[in-house]
Amino acid sequence: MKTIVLLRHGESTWNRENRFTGWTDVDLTEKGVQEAYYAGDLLKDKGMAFDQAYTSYLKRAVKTLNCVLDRLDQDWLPVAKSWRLNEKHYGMLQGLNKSETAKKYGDEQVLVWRRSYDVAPPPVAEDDMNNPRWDPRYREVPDDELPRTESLKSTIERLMPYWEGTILASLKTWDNILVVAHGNTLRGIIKYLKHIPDEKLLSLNLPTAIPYVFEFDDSLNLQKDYFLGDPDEVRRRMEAVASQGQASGNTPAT
Ligand code: DG2
Repeated sequence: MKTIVLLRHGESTWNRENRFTGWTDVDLTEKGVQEAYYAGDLLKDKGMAFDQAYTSYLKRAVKTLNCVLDRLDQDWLPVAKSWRLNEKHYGMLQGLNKSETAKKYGDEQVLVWRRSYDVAPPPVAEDDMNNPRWDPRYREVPDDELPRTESLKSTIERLMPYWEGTILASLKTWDNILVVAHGNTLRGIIKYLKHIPDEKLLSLNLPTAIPYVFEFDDSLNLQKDYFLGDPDEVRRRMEAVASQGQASGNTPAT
């Protein structure tokens, strides 16, 4: 049997403040760190150990991975990072509170920006310091591949070469792989693994720091998938993510 575990990072400071984050490199909150260690405990209780890990260029994912590897006593594990695992770029919405944005533009428009398949938010301007062209970590990425905003569709398009060519390909060599990334890049991977049609993706909301296990036979056919941990807690956290973009949803923590 072969296994891929998908893990969304623990709560970030902007998750707590209910702000669109995207490519903004915000840190974990203390709660997020504890969530990440708890994810490591769940994997340890399950007796899991990994052969290779993958994560994004964003510290909320990198630090979550480090906490998990600490719990598994696998700090030595080879880790590959790629900008292709970064969160969907939220364009001009980055930094705005989701609930306040819904009050201004309406719940429906915010739902379209968050969960439609092929509608992207307005892009960041070329001279905006949030434009990834100014960030040295992306210096090796051709400018025409660096997003100024993204829909889920364009996020999946830039993710897939890395998913198929590197992550999935490495499952031929290794048995157990860990991918620590973000709500929307993981939704893209789950869409691929479970053949979810575009319109059904709308209702898929990933909770922070709950390991999602995918088991494959030796021919890499998916056999089963399941979340670790208490199912009620998983459901509660999914519903909390779904309600973040409503006018009546979370307001900023102070
Ligand atoms: C969240 C996802 O990304 O937000 O960019 O705001 O997983 O990195 O915290 P993450 C963001 P939604 O698409 O759920 O609004």
